[in-house]
Amino acid sequence: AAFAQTAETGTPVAFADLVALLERIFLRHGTSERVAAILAENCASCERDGSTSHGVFRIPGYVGSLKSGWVDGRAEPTVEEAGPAFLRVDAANGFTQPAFLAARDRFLEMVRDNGVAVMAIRNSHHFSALWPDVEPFAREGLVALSFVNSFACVVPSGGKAAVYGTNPMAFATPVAGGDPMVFDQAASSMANGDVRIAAREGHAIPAGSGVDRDGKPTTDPKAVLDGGALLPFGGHKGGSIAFMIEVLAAALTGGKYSREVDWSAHPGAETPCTGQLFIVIDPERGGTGAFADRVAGLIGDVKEAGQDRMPGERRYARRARTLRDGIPLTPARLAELRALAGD
Ligand code: NDP
Ligand code: PYC
Repeated sequence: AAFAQTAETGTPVAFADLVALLERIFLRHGTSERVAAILAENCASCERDGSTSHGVFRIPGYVGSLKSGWVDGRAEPTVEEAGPAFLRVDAANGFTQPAFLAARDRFLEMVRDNGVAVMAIRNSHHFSALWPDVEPFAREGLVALSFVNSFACVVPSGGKAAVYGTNPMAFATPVAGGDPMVFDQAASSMANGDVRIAAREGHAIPAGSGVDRDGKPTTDPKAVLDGGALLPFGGHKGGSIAFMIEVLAAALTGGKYSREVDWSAHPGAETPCTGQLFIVIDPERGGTGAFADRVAGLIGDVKEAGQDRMPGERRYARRARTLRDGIPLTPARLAELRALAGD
Protein backbone atom coordinates (compact mmCIF):
# COMPACT_ATOMS: atom_id res chain seq x y z
CA ALA A 1 0.00 0.00 0.00
CA ALA A 2 2.88 2.36 0.72
CA PHE A 3 3.99 2.00 -2.90
CA ALA A 4 0.55 3.01 -4.15
CA GLN A 5 1.04 6.35 -2.48
CA THR A 6 4.38 7.06 -4.18
CA ALA A 7 3.39 9.40 -6.98
CA GLU A 8 5.90 10.53 -9.58
CA THR A 9 7.77 13.81 -9.25
CA GLY A 10 8.70 16.05 -12.16
CA THR A 11 7.09 18.28 -14.76
CA PRO A 12 3.52 19.29 -13.87
CA VAL A 13 1.03 18.42 -16.61
CA ALA A 14 -2.54 19.80 -16.62
CA PHE A 15 -5.22 17.12 -16.25
CA ALA A 16 -6.85 18.01 -19.59
CA ASP A 17 -3.47 17.82 -21.36
CA LEU A 18 -2.76 14.40 -19.88
CA VAL A 19 -6.20 13.16 -20.96
CA ALA A 20 -5.56 14.46 -24.49
CA LEU A 21 -2.11 12.79 -24.64
CA LEU A 22 -3.47 9.42 -23.45
CA GLU A 23 -6.39 9.68 -25.87
CA ARG A 24 -3.93 10.04 -28.76
CA ILE A 25 -2.07 6.93 -27.58
CA PHE A 26 -5.24 4.83 -27.45
CA LEU A 27 -6.42 6.06 -30.86
CA ARG A 28 -3.02 5.39 -32.40
CA HIS A 29 -3.19 1.81 -31.15
CA GLY A 30 -6.54 0.98 -32.63
CA THR A 31 -9.33 1.92 -30.23
CA SER A 32 -12.50 3.71 -31.27
CA GLU A 33 -12.79 7.39 -30.35
CA ARG A 34 -15.31 6.58 -27.61
CA VAL A 35 -13.07 3.94 -26.03
CA ALA A 36 -10.02 6.23 -26.26
CA ALA A 37 -11.88 9.07 -24.52
CA ILE A 38 -13.16 6.81 -21.71
CA LEU A 39 -9.84 5.05 -21.01
CA ALA A 40 -7.83 8.28 -21.21
CA GLU A 41 -10.07 10.01 -18.68
CA ASN A 42 -10.00 6.94 -16.42
CA CYS A 43 -6.22 6.45 -16.47
CA ALA A 44 -5.46 10.18 -16.12
CA SER A 45 -7.86 10.30 -13.15
CA CYS A 46 -5.87 7.53 -11.45
CA GLU A 47 -2.63 9.45 -11.97
CA ARG A 48 -4.30 12.70 -10.80
CA ASP A 49 -5.50 11.06 -7.57
CA GLY A 50 -2.18 9.32 -6.86
CA SER A 51 -3.52 5.82 -7.64
CA THR A 52 -0.10 5.22 -9.09
CA SER A 53 -0.39 1.45 -9.43
CA HIS A 54 -3.06 2.08 -12.09
CA GLY A 55 -1.95 5.41 -13.52
CA VAL A 56 0.15 6.15 -16.59
CA PHE A 57 2.63 3.41 -15.69
CA ARG A 58 -0.07 1.06 -17.08
CA ILE A 59 -0.16 2.65 -20.54
CA PRO A 60 2.46 0.30 -22.08
CA GLY A 61 0.34 -2.61 -20.76
CA TYR A 62 -2.80 -1.25 -22.44
CA VAL A 63 -0.80 -0.80 -25.65
CA GLY A 64 0.68 -4.31 -25.37
CA SER A 65 -2.80 -5.82 -25.10
CA LEU A 66 -4.05 -3.81 -28.09
CA LYS A 67 -1.01 -4.54 -30.27
CA SER A 68 -1.11 -8.26 -29.53
CA GLY A 69 -4.77 -8.51 -30.56
CA TRP A 70 -5.71 -9.79 -27.08
CA VAL A 71 -8.28 -7.04 -26.52
CA ASP A 72 -10.67 -5.44 -29.01
CA GLY A 73 -10.37 -1.67 -28.72
CA ARG A 74 -13.42 -1.20 -30.92
CA ALA A 75 -15.69 -3.78 -29.24
CA GLU A 76 -19.42 -3.03 -29.19
CA PRO A 77 -20.92 -4.19 -25.87
CA THR A 78 -24.39 -5.70 -25.70
CA VAL A 79 -26.76 -5.01 -22.81
CA GLU A 80 -29.48 -7.44 -21.85
CA GLU A 81 -32.21 -7.10 -19.19
CA ALA A 82 -32.20 -10.26 -17.08
CA GLY A 83 -34.96 -8.98 -14.77
CA PRO A 84 -36.40 -5.69 -13.49
CA ALA A 85 -33.23 -5.03 -11.49
CA PHE A 86 -30.58 -7.11 -13.24
CA LEU A 87 -28.52 -6.09 -16.26
CA ARG A 88 -26.19 -8.46 -18.09
CA VAL A 89 -23.48 -6.83 -20.18
CA ASP A 90 -21.26 -8.64 -22.67
CA ALA A 91 -18.20 -6.45 -23.22
CA ALA A 92 -17.35 -8.53 -26.33
CA ASN A 93 -13.67 -8.81 -25.40
CA GLY A 94 -13.39 -5.04 -25.03
CA PHE A 95 -12.42 -2.87 -22.09
CA THR A 96 -14.79 -2.91 -19.11
CA GLN A 97 -15.34 0.81 -18.58
CA PRO A 98 -16.91 1.51 -22.01
CA ALA A 99 -19.21 -1.52 -21.52
CA PHE A 100 -20.16 -0.31 -18.04
CA LEU A 101 -20.85 3.22 -19.27
CA ALA A 102 -22.98 1.90 -22.14
CA ALA A 103 -25.29 0.30 -19.56
CA ARG A 104 -25.04 2.90 -16.78
CA ASP A 105 -28.09 5.07 -17.56
CA ARG A 106 -30.46 2.09 -17.75
CA PHE A 107 -28.84 0.68 -14.61
CA LEU A 108 -29.51 3.92 -12.70
CA GLU A 109 -33.19 3.79 -13.75
CA MET A 110 -33.37 0.24 -12.36
CA VAL A 111 -31.82 1.34 -9.06
CA ARG A 112 -34.27 4.26 -8.75
CA ASP A 113 -37.26 2.05 -9.68
CA ASN A 114 -36.40 -0.92 -7.48
CA GLY A 115 -34.19 0.45 -4.70
CA VAL A 116 -31.39 -1.90 -5.75
CA ALA A 117 -29.95 -3.32 -8.97
CA VAL A 118 -27.17 -5.63 -10.11
CA MET A 119 -24.99 -5.25 -13.21
CA ALA A 120 -23.01 -8.30 -14.31
CA ILE A 121 -20.32 -7.62 -16.93
CA ARG A 122 -18.40 -10.41 -18.70
CA ASN A 123 -15.76 -10.80 -21.45
CA SER A 124 -14.27 -7.57 -20.13
CA HIS A 125 -10.75 -6.22 -19.59
CA HIS A 126 -10.38 -4.14 -16.38
CA PHE A 127 -6.89 -2.74 -15.95
CA SER A 128 -7.58 0.14 -13.60
CA ALA A 129 -8.57 1.13 -10.09
CA LEU A 130 -12.22 0.52 -9.14
CA TRP A 131 -12.91 3.78 -7.34
CA PRO A 132 -13.66 5.67 -10.61
CA ASP A 133 -16.49 3.17 -11.19
CA VAL A 134 -18.17 3.60 -7.79
CA GLU A 135 -17.43 7.13 -6.54
CA PRO A 136 -19.89 8.81 -8.98
CA PHE A 137 -22.79 6.66 -7.68
CA ALA A 138 -22.20 7.96 -4.15
CA ARG A 139 -22.15 11.52 -5.51
CA GLU A 140 -25.65 10.74 -6.80
CA GLY A 141 -26.80 9.65 -3.33
CA LEU A 142 -26.39 5.89 -3.84
CA VAL A 143 -24.39 3.17 -2.10
CA ALA A 144 -22.25 1.18 -4.54
CA LEU A 145 -20.26 -2.04 -4.31
CA SER A 146 -18.14 -3.47 -7.09
CA PHE A 147 -15.91 -6.51 -7.55
CA VAL A 148 -13.42 -7.49 -10.28
CA ASN A 149 -11.29 -10.62 -10.64
CA SER A 150 -7.99 -10.48 -12.53
CA PHE A 151 -5.38 -13.17 -13.37
CA ALA A 152 -3.97 -15.96 -11.22
CA CYS A 153 -1.15 -14.50 -9.13
CA VAL A 154 -2.39 -15.11 -5.57
CA VAL A 155 -2.09 -18.42 -3.69
CA PRO A 156 -4.93 -19.46 -1.40
CA SER A 157 -4.04 -19.32 2.29
CA GLY A 158 -1.56 -22.14 2.96
CA GLY A 159 -1.57 -23.11 -0.72
CA LYS A 160 1.17 -23.52 -3.32
CA ALA A 161 -0.42 -22.68 -6.69
CA ALA A 162 -1.86 -19.31 -7.72
CA VAL A 163 -5.63 -19.63 -8.10
CA TYR A 164 -6.97 -16.17 -7.32
CA GLY A 165 -6.37 -12.82 -8.91
CA THR A 166 -5.52 -9.77 -6.82
CA ASN A 167 -9.32 -9.29 -6.95
CA PRO A 168 -10.19 -5.75 -5.82
CA MET A 169 -13.46 -4.61 -4.32
CA ALA A 170 -14.70 -1.09 -3.85
CA PHE A 171 -17.41 0.46 -1.69
CA ALA A 172 -18.77 4.00 -1.91
CA THR A 173 -21.30 5.75 0.28
CA PRO A 174 -22.65 9.29 0.42
CA VAL A 175 -21.61 11.33 3.50
CA ALA A 176 -23.65 14.35 4.58
CA GLY A 177 -21.69 17.57 4.13
CA GLY A 178 -18.64 15.95 2.55
CA ASP A 179 -17.11 13.85 -0.18
CA PRO A 180 -18.22 10.22 -0.44
CA MET A 181 -16.36 7.69 1.67
CA VAL A 182 -14.80 5.25 -0.81
CA PHE A 183 -12.56 2.33 -0.15
CA ASP A 184 -10.98 0.38 -2.99
CA GLN A 185 -8.67 -2.47 -2.11
CA ALA A 186 -7.18 -5.67 -3.49
CA ALA A 187 -7.90 -8.98 -1.76
CA SER A 188 -4.16 -9.67 -1.91
CA SER A 189 -1.46 -8.32 0.40
CA MET A 190 -0.73 -5.76 -2.32
CA ALA A 191 -1.68 -5.04 -5.92
CA ASN A 192 0.35 -6.72 -8.66
CA GLY A 193 0.95 -3.21 -10.05
CA ASP A 194 2.72 -2.23 -6.83
CA VAL A 195 4.90 -5.36 -6.98
CA ARG A 196 5.94 -4.34 -10.48
CA ILE A 197 6.68 -0.79 -9.38
CA ALA A 198 8.79 -2.16 -6.49
CA ALA A 199 10.69 -4.45 -8.90
CA ARG A 200 11.38 -1.56 -11.26
CA GLU A 201 12.48 0.78 -8.48
CA GLY A 202 14.52 -1.85 -6.63
CA HIS A 203 12.46 -1.83 -3.38
CA ALA A 204 11.84 -4.90 -1.24
CA ILE A 205 8.17 -5.66 -0.60
CA PRO A 206 6.90 -6.07 2.97
CA ALA A 207 7.54 -9.43 4.66
CA GLY A 208 4.46 -11.65 4.47
CA SER A 209 3.34 -10.29 1.09
CA GLY A 210 4.45 -13.06 -1.23
CA VAL A 211 6.23 -16.30 -1.99
CA ASP A 212 8.82 -17.33 -4.59
CA ARG A 213 8.40 -20.08 -7.21
CA ASP A 214 9.18 -22.72 -4.55
CA GLY A 215 6.47 -21.40 -2.23
CA LYS A 216 9.03 -19.89 0.15
CA PRO A 217 8.31 -16.48 1.73
CA THR A 218 10.17 -13.67 -0.04
CA THR A 219 10.48 -9.89 0.06
CA ASP A 220 11.98 -9.79 -3.46
CA PRO A 221 9.34 -8.44 -5.89
CA LYS A 222 11.16 -10.04 -8.84
CA ALA A 223 10.85 -13.47 -7.20
CA VAL A 224 7.10 -12.90 -6.79
CA LEU A 225 6.75 -11.89 -10.44
CA ASP A 226 9.03 -14.66 -11.74
CA GLY A 227 6.94 -17.74 -10.96
CA GLY A 228 6.10 -16.76 -7.39
CA ALA A 229 2.81 -15.35 -6.10
CA LEU A 230 1.23 -12.93 -3.67
CA LEU A 231 -0.66 -13.97 -0.54
CA PRO A 232 -4.21 -12.91 0.31
CA PHE A 233 -4.33 -10.06 2.86
CA GLY A 234 -5.10 -11.21 6.40
CA GLY A 235 -4.52 -14.93 5.83
CA HIS A 236 -7.61 -17.10 5.34
CA LYS A 237 -9.96 -14.12 5.78
CA GLY A 238 -8.56 -12.32 2.75
CA GLY A 239 -8.53 -15.67 0.96
CA SER A 240 -12.28 -15.99 1.52
CA ILE A 241 -12.80 -12.50 0.09
CA ALA A 242 -10.69 -13.41 -2.97
CA PHE A 243 -12.87 -16.54 -3.34
CA MET A 244 -16.09 -14.51 -3.03
CA ILE A 245 -14.86 -12.13 -5.72
CA GLU A 246 -14.11 -15.01 -8.12
CA VAL A 247 -17.70 -16.18 -7.53
CA LEU A 248 -19.33 -12.76 -7.94
CA ALA A 249 -17.18 -11.35 -10.76
CA ALA A 250 -16.67 -14.55 -12.77
CA ALA A 251 -18.99 -17.47 -11.89
CA LEU A 252 -22.03 -15.22 -11.64
CA THR A 253 -21.31 -12.96 -14.62
CA GLY A 254 -20.10 -15.66 -17.02
CA GLY A 255 -16.62 -14.11 -17.10
CA LYS A 256 -13.44 -16.19 -16.79
CA TYR A 257 -12.00 -17.20 -13.43
CA SER A 258 -8.60 -15.63 -12.85
CA ARG A 259 -6.95 -19.03 -13.31
CA GLU A 260 -8.65 -19.42 -16.71
CA VAL A 261 -7.06 -16.28 -18.15
CA ASP A 262 -4.58 -17.49 -20.78
CA TRP A 263 -2.85 -14.82 -22.81
CA SER A 264 0.13 -17.01 -23.74
CA ALA A 265 -0.71 -16.71 -27.46
CA HIS A 266 -0.61 -12.91 -27.18
CA PRO A 267 2.88 -11.81 -26.12
CA GLY A 268 2.79 -8.33 -24.60
CA ALA A 269 -0.82 -8.65 -23.39
CA GLU A 270 -1.36 -7.44 -19.82
CA THR A 271 -5.07 -6.73 -19.41
CA PRO A 272 -6.95 -9.67 -17.81
CA CYS A 273 -10.20 -10.61 -19.57
CA THR A 274 -12.60 -11.57 -16.76
CA GLY A 275 -15.75 -9.99 -15.28
CA GLN A 276 -17.08 -7.29 -12.97
CA LEU A 277 -20.15 -7.14 -10.75
CA PHE A 278 -21.93 -4.04 -9.42
CA ILE A 279 -24.53 -3.90 -6.67
CA VAL A 280 -25.99 -0.42 -6.24
CA ILE A 281 -28.54 0.49 -3.55
CA ASP A 282 -30.73 3.54 -3.00
CA PRO A 283 -30.23 4.09 0.75
CA GLU A 284 -33.42 6.16 1.01
CA ARG A 285 -35.29 2.84 0.72
CA GLY A 286 -33.98 2.08 4.22
CA GLY A 287 -36.59 4.60 5.35
CA THR A 288 -34.48 6.34 7.97
CA GLY A 289 -34.55 9.67 6.13
CA ALA A 290 -31.15 10.40 7.62
CA PHE A 291 -28.80 7.93 5.96
CA ALA A 292 -26.01 10.31 4.90
CA ASP A 293 -26.15 12.12 8.27
CA ARG A 294 -25.77 8.81 10.08
CA VAL A 295 -22.74 7.90 7.94
CA ALA A 296 -21.20 11.31 8.68
CA GLY A 297 -21.78 10.65 12.38
CA LEU A 298 -20.04 7.29 12.17
CA ILE A 299 -17.03 8.86 10.45
CA GLY A 300 -16.94 11.45 13.25
CA ASP A 301 -16.86 8.65 15.82
CA VAL A 302 -14.09 6.81 13.96
CA LYS A 303 -11.99 9.96 13.82
CA GLU A 304 -12.66 10.83 17.43
CA ALA A 305 -11.52 7.33 18.34
CA GLY A 306 -8.15 8.10 16.75
CA GLN A 307 -8.20 7.13 13.05
CA ASP A 308 -6.78 10.21 11.41
CA ARG A 309 -7.48 9.26 7.80
CA MET A 310 -10.52 7.78 6.12
CA PRO A 311 -10.14 5.88 2.83
CA GLY A 312 -10.50 8.30 -0.07
CA GLU A 313 -9.27 11.38 1.82
CA ARG A 314 -5.71 11.05 0.51
CA ARG A 315 -7.03 10.85 -3.06
CA TYR A 316 -9.32 13.84 -2.66
CA ALA A 317 -6.49 15.95 -1.20
CA ARG A 318 -4.16 14.99 -4.03
CA ARG A 319 -6.91 15.58 -6.60
CA ALA A 320 -7.39 19.13 -5.34
CA ARG A 321 -3.62 19.71 -5.39
CA THR A 322 -2.94 18.28 -8.85
CA LEU A 323 -5.95 19.98 -10.44
CA ARG A 324 -4.47 23.24 -9.14
CA ASP A 325 -0.74 22.63 -9.72
CA GLY A 326 -0.67 19.97 -12.44
CA ILE A 327 0.12 16.26 -12.30
CA PRO A 328 3.86 15.67 -11.88
CA LEU A 329 5.39 13.28 -14.42
CA THR A 330 9.07 12.44 -14.76
CA PRO A 331 10.77 13.54 -18.00
CA ALA A 332 11.32 9.86 -18.86
CA ARG A 333 7.61 9.07 -18.41
CA LEU A 334 6.52 12.06 -20.49
CA ALA A 335 8.95 11.10 -23.24
CA GLU A 336 7.65 7.51 -23.18
CA LEU A 337 4.03 8.67 -23.43
CA ARG A 338 4.79 11.14 -26.21
CA ALA A 339 6.64 8.47 -28.17
CA LEU A 340 3.64 6.12 -27.81
CA ALA A 341 1.40 8.94 -29.06
CA GLY A 342 3.69 9.37 -32.09
CA ASP A 343 4.45 13.02 -31.12
P1 NDP B 1 -4.25 0.32 -0.90
O1 NDP B 1 -3.86 -0.69 0.11
O2 NDP B 1 -3.27 1.32 -1.33
O3 NDP B 1 -5.52 1.14 -0.38
C1 NDP B 1 -6.71 0.45 -0.08
C2 NDP B 1 -7.73 1.39 0.50
O4 NDP B 1 -7.35 1.75 1.82
C3 NDP B 1 -7.89 2.68 -0.28
O5 NDP B 1 -9.23 3.03 -0.31
C4 NDP B 1 -7.06 3.67 0.53
O6 NDP B 1 -7.55 5.00 0.44
C5 NDP B 1 -7.24 3.15 1.93
N1 NDP B 1 -6.11 3.41 2.80
C6 NDP B 1 -4.80 3.18 2.54
N2 NDP B 1 -4.05 3.50 3.61
C7 NDP B 1 -4.91 3.93 4.56
C8 NDP B 1 -4.73 4.41 5.90
N3 NDP B 1 -3.53 4.49 6.47
N4 NDP B 1 -5.82 4.78 6.59
C9 NDP B 1 -7.06 4.69 6.03
N5 NDP B 1 -7.29 4.25 4.78
C10 NDP B 1 -6.22 3.88 4.06
O7 NDP B 1 -4.89 -0.42 -2.18
P2 NDP B 1 -4.44 -1.77 -2.87
O8 NDP B 1 -2.97 -1.77 -2.96
O9 NDP B 1 -5.11 -2.90 -2.23
O10 NDP B 1 -5.07 -1.56 -4.33
C11 NDP B 1 -4.59 -0.48 -5.12
C12 NDP B 1 -5.43 -0.28 -6.32
O11 NDP B 1 -5.24 -1.34 -7.23
C13 NDP B 1 -6.94 -0.20 -6.09
O12 NDP B 1 -7.40 0.99 -6.70
C14 NDP B 1 -7.51 -1.41 -6.82
O13 NDP B 1 -8.78 -1.20 -7.43
C15 NDP B 1 -6.46 -1.63 -7.89
N6 NDP B 1 -6.47 -3.01 -8.36
C16 NDP B 1 -7.05 -3.27 -9.57
C17 NDP B 1 -7.09 -4.56 -10.04
C18 NDP B 1 -7.79 -4.89 -11.31
O14 NDP B 1 -7.89 -6.06 -11.65
N7 NDP B 1 -8.28 -3.93 -12.06
C19 NDP B 1 -6.49 -5.68 -9.29
C20 NDP B 1 -5.94 -5.27 -8.01
C21 NDP B 1 -5.92 -3.99 -7.57
P3 NDP B 1 -6.80 6.10 -0.50
O15 NDP B 1 -7.06 5.67 -1.91
O16 NDP B 1 -7.43 7.39 -0.14
O17 NDP B 1 -5.34 6.02 -0.16
O1 PYC C 1 -2.53 -4.42 -9.81
O2 PYC C 1 -3.11 -6.45 -9.25
C1 PYC C 1 -3.12 -5.49 -10.04
C2 PYC C 1 -3.89 -5.62 -11.29
C3 PYC C 1 -4.29 -6.75 -11.91
C4 PYC C 1 -4.98 -6.37 -13.04
C5 PYC C 1 -4.99 -5.01 -13.08
N1 PYC C 1 -4.33 -4.58 -11.99
